[in-house]
Amino acid sequence: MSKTAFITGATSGIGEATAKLLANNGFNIIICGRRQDRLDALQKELSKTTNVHTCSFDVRDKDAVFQAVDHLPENFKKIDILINNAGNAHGLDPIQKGSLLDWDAMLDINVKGLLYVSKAIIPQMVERNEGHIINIGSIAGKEVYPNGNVYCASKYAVDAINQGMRIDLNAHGIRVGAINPGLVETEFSEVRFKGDKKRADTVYKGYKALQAEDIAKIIHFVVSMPTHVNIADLTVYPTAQATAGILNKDL
Ligand code: NDP
Ligand code: 8X3
Repeated sequence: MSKTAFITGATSGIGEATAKLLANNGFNIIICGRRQDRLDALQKELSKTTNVHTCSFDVRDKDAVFQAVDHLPENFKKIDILINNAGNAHGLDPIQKGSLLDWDAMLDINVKGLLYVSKAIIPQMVERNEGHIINIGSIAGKEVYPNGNVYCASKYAVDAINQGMRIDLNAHGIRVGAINPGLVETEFSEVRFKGDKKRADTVYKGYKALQAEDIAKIIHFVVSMPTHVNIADLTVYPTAQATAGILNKDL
């Protein structure tokens, strides 16, 4: 029987590419995000290949998160794989100039939102003594870079939550692992720079950044391993980057 994957942040970037790849490899998918128009378009495209359900909610809204999970149609209720991907950076400022709104957004979405979605889905995995959770962290959760401060803090938190989940859920046979990408060319920088596309584009100029499809392939590889294999923590850079905040073109 096909496995069902619940993917947050599936309206663009890494989540969207993962939805497409998993759909094309026989997984049923539940695609989530706030932009219903994008979810509808993706559902239309991927329904030709597999079973697709859409859930539109803001991960910050805990009631909406629990409602979406509680009201899944019967054929989508059993979730085999949770991909905690929704998240973004908001701003890139020195700590003394950081915006409280940006800080709230990053901690509420990247950390608390991930926890709410996990809390809604983990009980059924515990009950069945099976399941697989993939947390999308970042190299920003391994190394702090200038002006990364609170975004890095949010991803360090994801790293800690990933480790905690793996330990606590181990007795239930649930696999938990993080994927920590370096620079991936998505809408990430457009969000970070509040729609300033010109500034966002410069982040990916002069070298070949990772593509969303590269991370999707890694996620597919991780979820396709036999159940006795748990890939706990995987860090991936574009070849042009060896550490956070530094590209070979700048050296
Ligand atoms: P995108 O901006 O392309 O995608 C972000 C996704 O998150 C969108 O689908 C968006 O959907 C969703 N999202 C954002 N805020 C919320 C919210 N409040 N509620 C529900 N969904 C939300 O960026 P990426 O694909 O690059 O980012 C995906 C993940 O990868 C993030 O966790 C990011 O931190 C991480 N990452 C990204 C890297 C990069 O360089 N791009 C590198 C390392 C990690 P919608 O707006 O429709 O709600
Ligand atoms: C996104 C990668 O280096 O912009 O998490 O923080 S970075």
